[in-house]
Amino acid sequence: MKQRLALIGLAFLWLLPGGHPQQTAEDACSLHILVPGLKGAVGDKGQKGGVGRHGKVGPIGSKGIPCECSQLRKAIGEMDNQVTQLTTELKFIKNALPSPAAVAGVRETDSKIYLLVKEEKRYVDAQLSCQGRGGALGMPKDEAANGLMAAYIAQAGLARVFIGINDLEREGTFVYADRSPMQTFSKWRSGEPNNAYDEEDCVEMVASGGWNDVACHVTMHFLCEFDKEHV
Ligand SMILES: [Ca+2]
Ligand SMILES: [Ca+2]
Repeated sequence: MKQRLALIGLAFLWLLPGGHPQQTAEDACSLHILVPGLKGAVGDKGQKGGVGRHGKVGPIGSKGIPCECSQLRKAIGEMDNQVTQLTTELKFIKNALPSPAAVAGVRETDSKIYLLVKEEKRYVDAQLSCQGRGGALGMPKDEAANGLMAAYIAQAGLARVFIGINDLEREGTFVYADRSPMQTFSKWRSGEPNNAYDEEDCVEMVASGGWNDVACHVTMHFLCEFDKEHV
């Protein structure tokens, strides 16, 4: 009888909800219920742990870069120093010397910079060279510009250079390299343009400032101009 009662008791316990010890453990895990375990017995003190891998993100720095980017901040600091140094040098050049243009060997007005290129090229290649530098062949559109260009050529010791004037599209109708038409100003030498040998469609300026139409395939030095707004 006692044995029977014990068996019934076991069966009853088995049927009780949550009575299965394994099931309880699984439920606890599946629900991710994490509770502190019982405090264990105090044992020997463990060894000191290593340095943690991830610290708290630091406060935003003065330049908006987290403190972790110390290399970047260092690089920016070095660039700041370089900018300061360059600014100082540029100030020196501007103040101590007559003009930056004079230092660079070019001529300038309020709106333009002129550059004499001492390479012998045909007209079309000279124009391409000026364009490649961000400009065009020099276009003297008034007395002042013509005078400046002439003085530049004379001071360089040159006899003649290509300038940006031609009648390539229509014989006898000269236009500037930017395709703008001739206005009232011109500086043709006496007897020019004469379209000699029926092949002179490009224009040179001689050191005195006068113009002469010449063949486009001859090679000579040339004068480029640049708009300051676009430099
Ligand atoms: Ca011509
Ligand atoms: Ca001629």
